[in-house]
Amino acid sequence: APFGQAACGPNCTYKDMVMCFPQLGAESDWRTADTASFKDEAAKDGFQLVFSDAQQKQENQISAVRACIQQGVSVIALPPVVEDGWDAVLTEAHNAGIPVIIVDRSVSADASLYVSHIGSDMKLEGQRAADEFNKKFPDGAKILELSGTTGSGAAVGRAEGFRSKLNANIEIIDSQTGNFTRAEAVPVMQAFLQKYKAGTDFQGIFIHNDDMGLGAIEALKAAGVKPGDLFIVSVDGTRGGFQAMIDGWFQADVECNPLLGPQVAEMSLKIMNGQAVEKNVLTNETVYYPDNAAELLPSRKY
Ligand code: GYE
Repeated sequence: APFGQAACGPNCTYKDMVMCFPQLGAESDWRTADTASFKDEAAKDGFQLVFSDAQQKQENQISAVRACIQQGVSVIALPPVVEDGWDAVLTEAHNAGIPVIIVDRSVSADASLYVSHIGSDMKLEGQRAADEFNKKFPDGAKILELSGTTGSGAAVGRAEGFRSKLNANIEIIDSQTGNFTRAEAVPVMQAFLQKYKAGTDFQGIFIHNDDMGLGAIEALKAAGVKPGDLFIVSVDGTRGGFQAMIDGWFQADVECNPLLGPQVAEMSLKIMNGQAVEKNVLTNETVYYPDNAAELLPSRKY
C-alpha cells in the first residue's frame, strides 16, 4: 500500500479519520480563524480532530505530535511555529507510518519526511509589500520593519521576499520582532519612536501581520502620530486590518488566508485512500487597499 494509506483504504470516509492538529498558538486573529476553520470542517465532515494549543512553544508542539503518534491518529496536520528542529519528531511519525501534512508555515526538514505542504507563499507576500513601497517612494525612503516570530517560516519568508524586491533607494533602518502579537508590538513600536522621529527619520513601516499593526497603531496614536503621516503596509487582511485601512492607518494589506481546514481535510482523506497528492499547494491571494475596504469589510470571514 502507498505510504499513509489506512487499513480502510481505498474506501475510507471522514468517519474513519482522526486528524491530529497541534496548533501552534492563539497569537493572532489569523490564528483564531485558522483554528476555527479546522474545527468547523471536522464538525461538518464528521471526522475527529485532536486539537491542542502549543502557546507558541515548539517543545509543546513536539510533545503534542508525539502524543498523536502514540494514539495512532490517521494523519497529522502540523503548523510549525518555527522552521528548524523538526527532523527527529517527523522521522518518528514517518517510522510509525503516520502521514504528516505541513500546514501554513514551512519546515527546513527534508521533504521526504512529510507528504505535502499546504499554505501561503510567504516570500510572495513580502514581495507584494515591497511593491507598495516601491510605488509610493520612487525617490527613495527610510523605513522600519516590525517582523513576526523569529525563525518562523512566515517571518523568514516575508523578510526575504521583501528585501529581494525592495528598491535599492529604500533603506530598512531597523527591524525588530513583535512575535506576531498585538501586545508585544506595542513596546517595540514605542522603542522605535524613542529612537527615530516619525516622518523625519523614517517615512514608512512594513509590519508582518495585522495584530502587530494594531499594536503599533496604539503606540503611534499615543505619540501623536496621525493616520497617513506614515506609509504602513501590513499582512493578513483580517477585519482589524480592514478597519485600520478604513481609519487611514494602513495603506495596503497583503492577504494571507487562514481558512485552510477544508483543503487539509480533503487531502488527508486522499492520503488515507492511497491517492497521490501534490507536494506543495499554495494558497491563491491578493492585496487589499483602503479604497474599497469599507465595502469589503462586512463580507470578511475573519
Ligand atoms: O500571518 C500571523 C500569524 O503563519 C501565516 O501567523 C501565519 C502567520 C500570520 O500569527 O498573523
